[in-house]
Amino acid sequence: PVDASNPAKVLLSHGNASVEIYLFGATVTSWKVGGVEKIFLSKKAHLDGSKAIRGGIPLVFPHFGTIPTSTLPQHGFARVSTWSRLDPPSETETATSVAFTLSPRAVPAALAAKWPHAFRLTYTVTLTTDTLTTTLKVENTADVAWEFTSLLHTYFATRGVAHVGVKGLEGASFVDKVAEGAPRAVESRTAVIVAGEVDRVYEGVDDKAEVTVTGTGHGDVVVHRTNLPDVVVWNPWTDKAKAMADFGDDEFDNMICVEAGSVAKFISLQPGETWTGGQTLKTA
Ligand code: TA6
Repeated sequence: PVDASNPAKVLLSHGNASVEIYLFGATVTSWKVGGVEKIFLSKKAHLDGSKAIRGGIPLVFPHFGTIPTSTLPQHGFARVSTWSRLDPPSETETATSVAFTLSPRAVPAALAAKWPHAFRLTYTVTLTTDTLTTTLKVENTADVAWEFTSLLHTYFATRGVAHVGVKGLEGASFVDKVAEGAPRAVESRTAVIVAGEVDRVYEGVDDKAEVTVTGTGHGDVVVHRTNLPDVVVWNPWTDKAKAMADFGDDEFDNMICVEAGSVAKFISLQPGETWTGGQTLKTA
């Protein structure tokens, strides 16, 4: 079933699974399977549209981080714009699904002015008893080409981040954004662990490689990616946690971000062209 009685958010349920999505940012803020929450949402998250939601699955578009050619804030405007729900939701025996759309007129004017391109985004959230699929379609509705990067900034809930291992990245080349000079290296470990601040962009990880988040205390989750070749692993650790006003000082222990994206290279879209990328999270 789909519950849209609250104007700020949509609740889908399917069997013993549920997902909650805020129209602000089209941000997934909860995914529960059998009553177990898989997704981290900060106790200090702003849910009133005054700030990007700290936790859940914020959507990064039209660029990841900050870039020299844009004055947009970090991670772009999709996560701070109020999306519209597309009717009707779809409900079948096997899945419940809802879609959202964003075009420039719903982007805060000051931000839209900084990225003056015509586009349409469609974000589809599909729930089954053991999976959550989130797919972003980007359409160039302008008469000139433009380029973008995008990412699903998924925050997984953890009970003690020291126990977590992110598997499936062995052999991948990464940029270490924490180390001086952001050096590049190749991952040699079977599992990426967190024992301090981690902010790494693993580039060009084969789509067929499953990335598995283990040891969270909330059940393992396998991340299947489509057209999202890059994987970011982030944990702010103690000092950065303290520096974020919308994040509890101890909450670094309760989360790990494993983010599927296409961020290492810009994607160029010609007029009328579309690009689609997404992930399926599956309980293991
Ligand atoms: O994806 C990792 C990252 O880009 C980090 O560098 C860290 O800043 C994080 O995202 C959170 O960014 P935010 O703008 O939400 O504070």
